[in-house]
Amino acid sequence: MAELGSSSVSVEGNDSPLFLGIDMSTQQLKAVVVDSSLAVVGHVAVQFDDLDKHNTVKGVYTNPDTKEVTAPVAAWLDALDLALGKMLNAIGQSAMSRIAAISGACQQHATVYWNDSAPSMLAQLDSLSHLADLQAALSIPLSHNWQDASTGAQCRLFEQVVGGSDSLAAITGSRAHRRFSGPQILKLLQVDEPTYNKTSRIALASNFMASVMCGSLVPLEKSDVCGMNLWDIQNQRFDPGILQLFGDTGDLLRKLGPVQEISSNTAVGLVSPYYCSRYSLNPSCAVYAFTGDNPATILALPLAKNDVIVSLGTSTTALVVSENFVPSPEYHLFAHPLEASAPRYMGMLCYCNGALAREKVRDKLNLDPDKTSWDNFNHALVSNAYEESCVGFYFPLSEIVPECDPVIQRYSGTPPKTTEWSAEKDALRIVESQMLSIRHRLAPLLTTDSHCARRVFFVGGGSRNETMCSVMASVLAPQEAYRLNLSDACAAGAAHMAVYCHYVASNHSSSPMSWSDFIQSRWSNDRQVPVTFDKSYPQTAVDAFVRAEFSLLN
Ligand code: XUL
Repeated sequence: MAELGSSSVSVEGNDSPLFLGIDMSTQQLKAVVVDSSLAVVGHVAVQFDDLDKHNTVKGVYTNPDTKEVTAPVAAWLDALDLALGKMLNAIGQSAMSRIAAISGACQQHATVYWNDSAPSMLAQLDSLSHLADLQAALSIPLSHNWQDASTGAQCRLFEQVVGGSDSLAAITGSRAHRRFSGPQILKLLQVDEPTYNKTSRIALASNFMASVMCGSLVPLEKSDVCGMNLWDIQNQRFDPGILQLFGDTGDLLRKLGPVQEISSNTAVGLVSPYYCSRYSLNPSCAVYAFTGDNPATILALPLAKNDVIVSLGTSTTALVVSENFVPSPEYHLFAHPLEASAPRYMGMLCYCNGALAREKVRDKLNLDPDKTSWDNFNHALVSNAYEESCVGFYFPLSEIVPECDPVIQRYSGTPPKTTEWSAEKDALRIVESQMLSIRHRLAPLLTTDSHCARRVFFVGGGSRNETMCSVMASVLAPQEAYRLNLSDACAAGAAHMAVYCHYVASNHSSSPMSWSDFIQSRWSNDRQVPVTFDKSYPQTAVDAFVRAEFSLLN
């Protein structure tokens, strides 16, 4: 197995509480420990592809013929054991025993199917030799991954049953999406009813991992549940009209179990003895609800109205907080994981062709295909200029926004005509079109005069590329742009959730601060690094983008 990275600072000689955030994303599981001032005291990561026996590629198994993308649940469990062992090595037993609360952020939409033996196996976790033995409590060893695009037929049924994509977005916050859990669960019922029937509980990755931490089945979480196309966000219930698609709605409701309304009110449990004997966690350590990786990312920093986070991970996501429920088939709305009053919603765009598509352009520009340096890509970015009405689309994988099959297409002129240009020009064109799509689609959720963001924060692996962030900022045209000086915003958000939930739980008698006031009070501006950028990017680029995208789709 490859050597896995870890880092820590000394935490000796102190007995104040610490907090653990777990980030279980597509390609890796990360864990971060912070103190109550949100300073990181330990950070470790385990790549799923380094776990040889699971044979994953970028964390998943892909079947291009069926468009199915799945992930082995046992790899997540092996990674959790390994990451906790690494954290113990990094920060030591006494710091591990100071961890007072745990929360987590997991890849969204991924479903895990428990069988009848789940409650008893979870209760006896301590008797297992490895977490991966829990595989015996699953009715399917694989989880459907968010990159799965095999549920087109089920999506059509979801929209038909409520009268179209607008209605589905108005109820669930999103039009039907192939990766969303509801269409995935319906497909399982239609293609493999015996497995559906022997499933006693259907979890999302988030409440699955929280269950594994506390050794009992825990509820779905109120923000991540919005990624299922099943949950009526405003009425806070599974929508009876949509549930009809499943026949026996009572059975599905039992399988889904309850939804926890406000994550910070109560812990979902205490940590299982399994982790106390092996990793020195304290038996009084509380486990709070785990949420999705995107809802957790907005908890990494004080995100105010008209601020946008652009997360440059395997997927590109753009995230905003919103005071009003303004649904649209063009984007997603989720309940905010920690706010009970305004801003109570999170708006999101999620692109499948983020980092991997940019890497393909980078690899073409690197003479040695094994070279992963961004120097040539960055050089091409700054030595090419904006060209009127030249728009390129780079979707080596099926795309979510807009929904379409894999395609690479370059356009120029008005009306747009397909064309070709050199690989050199692709660097700027891919960054432009990725950002123009965000700028155009998020405009309805932004209330600035320009309908561009007030502040943009770049996070995720791609945000390490300063040159690229500068070009991205010029296209997005915010008033200010920053890169976050955090090793991992999503894991940080999960850890911040643990800090806040512990703070609320410890302040039962007084009235605790809202999440926004709390994060603002503990935030220090040295965590955000300003990005300088050219403010003269032409506004007409947005119209040219819209015209070219129309040509691509029609
Ligand atoms: C969001 C989405 C992805 C995954 C990545 O809808 O599908 O961002 O959450 O883990």
